[in-house]
Amino acid sequence: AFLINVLNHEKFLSGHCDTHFIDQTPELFDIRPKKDKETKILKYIGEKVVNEIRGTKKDYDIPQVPKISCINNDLKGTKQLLEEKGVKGVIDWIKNQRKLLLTDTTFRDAHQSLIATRVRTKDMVKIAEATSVYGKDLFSLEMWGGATYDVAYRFLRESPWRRLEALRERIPNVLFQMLIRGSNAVGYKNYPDNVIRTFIDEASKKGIDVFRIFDSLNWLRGMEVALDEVLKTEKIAEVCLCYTGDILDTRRDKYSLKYYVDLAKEIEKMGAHILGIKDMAGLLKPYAATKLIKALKQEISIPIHLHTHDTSGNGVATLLMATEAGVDIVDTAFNSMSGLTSQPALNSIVAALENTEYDTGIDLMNIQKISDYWADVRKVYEAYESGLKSGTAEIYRYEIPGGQYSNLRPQVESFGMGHLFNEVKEMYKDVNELLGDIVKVTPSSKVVGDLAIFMVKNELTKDNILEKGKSLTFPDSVVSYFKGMMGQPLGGFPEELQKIVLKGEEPITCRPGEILEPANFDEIAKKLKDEFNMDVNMRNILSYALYPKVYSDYLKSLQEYGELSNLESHVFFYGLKEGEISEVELEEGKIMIIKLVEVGKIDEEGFRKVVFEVNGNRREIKVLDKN
Ligand code: 3PY
Ligand code: ZN
Repeated sequence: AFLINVLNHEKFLSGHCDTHFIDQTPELFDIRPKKDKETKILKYIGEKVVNEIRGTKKDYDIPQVPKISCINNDLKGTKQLLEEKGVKGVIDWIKNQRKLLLTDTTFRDAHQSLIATRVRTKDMVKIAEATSVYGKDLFSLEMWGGATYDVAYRFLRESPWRRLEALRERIPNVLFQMLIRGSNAVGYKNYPDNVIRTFIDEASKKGIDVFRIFDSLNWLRGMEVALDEVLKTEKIAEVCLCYTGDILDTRRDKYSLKYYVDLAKEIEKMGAHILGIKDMAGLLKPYAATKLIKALKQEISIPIHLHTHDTSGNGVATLLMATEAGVDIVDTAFNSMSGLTSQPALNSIVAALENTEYDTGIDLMNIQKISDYWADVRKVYEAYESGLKSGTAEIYRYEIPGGQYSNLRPQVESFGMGHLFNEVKEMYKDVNELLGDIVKVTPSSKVVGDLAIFMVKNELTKDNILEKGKSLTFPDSVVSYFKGMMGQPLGGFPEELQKIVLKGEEPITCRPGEILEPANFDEIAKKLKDEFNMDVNMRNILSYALYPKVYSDYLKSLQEYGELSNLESHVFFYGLKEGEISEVELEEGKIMIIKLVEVGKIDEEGFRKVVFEVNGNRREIKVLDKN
């Protein structure tokens, strides 16, 4: 192993070494830890191959990263504007633009909505430099927050903080934007105020520039703490109104134009720098966009940033109508990651606006290369696609947010209820009515989804729930909602149903953060140190405070398999085929070339011998065949 270390060392390979090299390079003697790391990775791949994939792996090409042909040295973008001119400088600049400003959501909402949030940091990092160069004229990159935090730890076994750091390092010129669910942060429930504040503080220090804050019930109090903290960081606070219903339908008057205009005025008064319109289900129809943006432009003076989903297929039309009505910034995703439940197509919007007064100034040929890269990457994630083939106008009936809509079928199937999918969708609509027509976005959308599935499963209906529900224990999210732990819905809770769900428990009407005990960061630090023997920083503490079980499981996985983030995605998800070779960078300069030679027959104790070649050396491990 020592000899291999020497032979593989970059100094040796470069030919710049004399006999001093060995004495002066102590890591050559570092044989054990590297071997440990190797063994852990082999164990991970071995278990994938034996217990999950079982010879069914397809062929995947490594996605080709575009060569950056002409590096323009002047990559100064919105990030430099913020650094040099401050928040006010950026806001004034936005207001003075004639051109339409674009946010790309590929790193966050696009994959959250299309492929269950599964895109790994490695695939983002590969295209980061090209995004920085070819996307230099973007307003921002939405690349963090929402479900990505949880999924990174839970399913990808990687740190969302390292993602932020790695992308920031490679994209120094464009504003980074994150989605924060008000007091629910990047989770599904309210967190204590000190968690929200420290989280924002830490995210801002690590590179987030624009905080898009929303409350899942449009309850302004639910955003107070987050907004207050963002204002202290001197980063940009984009506060959202969540759009639901249809302002063109005057018979549905709960969420009328007046409701949204009043809400926007309140948001401006609270001190938001930008108003976000969060159309999470893609319900803002093109002509409604004209009506809404025109009205808002007359009543508020902060810039407006529109976020929509293309579930109906009308997304591009909505953005173009909003553009003409004076919207300042819109969310889009590079074409191959756009459409359906994702954002409308970035490249298509750029093309549509060329040679008009709203021309984005973005080079179409260049961004095509980025879209092509993502088209290749997407193939690796095929297993997480929803199967949706076209836009659907039924979304206007069901009002299901983008990510939830594509996830609902697998969720329903996981309960063994796949054949009842249409019933669940109808029930989603009924539940919304039962709750008094509420805003549905994480986590309130989860409440509606959970209750809909629960009702179909238990044969409950709008008409019998008050009777039959008395003897049933409702899902946790539903109980928490009725307790007031997600805030207060417009028009209050339906009282009778609330009593049946709470079974004698008293609901709250104050801000949940007022009654939640602050998280004890010292105690968490001690626990992590004791249990995982780690040097603890505030980001570790926050991850535990937000997701104790998910984060602990991630740390256990790290102990067992080591750092997996350097595996190619097709290897991370599907292991290797017999004869297949993949490279992994164990640490800087230490490449492990792994070949899976063969998977042996099962022995009497139920184990299989998995034979690898690592940098030319035969390695064998034994894996228990759990099938
Ligand atoms: C999230 O909260 O993650 C969303 O994207 C909601 O639309
Ligand atoms: Zn969204």
